[in-house]
This record gives sequence, structure tokens and C-alpha cells, in this order.
Amino acid sequence: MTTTTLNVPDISCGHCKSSIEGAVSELSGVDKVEVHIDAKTVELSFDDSALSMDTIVEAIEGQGYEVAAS
Ligand SMILES: [Cu+2]
Repeated sequence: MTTTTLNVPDISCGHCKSSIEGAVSELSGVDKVEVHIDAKTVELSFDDSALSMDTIVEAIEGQGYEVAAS
């Protein structure tokens, strides 16, 4: 299991939170996804043998949010 936090500067409200959490939680291999609106971060825990970080980033970007380089 891999745990990481992504910076997503465009997160601003509950709608952002639900669209990102919804899209990422649909991916198989995701154990936990939590968007922190104030910090503009996405906290993740996932099975890295089932899922790559790129796939998660693509799911977030697919919702219209850019993931900042960490
Ligand atoms: Cu929003």
C-alpha cells in the first residue's frame, strides 16, 4: 500500500471535493481518497500493484483539475 498527498491548487469547494473523490474512488486499487479543501490537497492510499500514480493523476485531471508537480 502506498500513501501519498498530491497538491491540486484549483480545489476550492465541496464540489471539487466530491468530483475528485468520486472519480478517484471509482478506480480499483484505491483504498482511501480524501480531499482537503483548505490545504488544496488530495490524500491517497492505494495498492501500487493494482494501480499506478499516473492513472490516479489522469482521473483527477479528467475532472478538470491540474495536479501540481510536488
Ligand atoms: Cu469547487
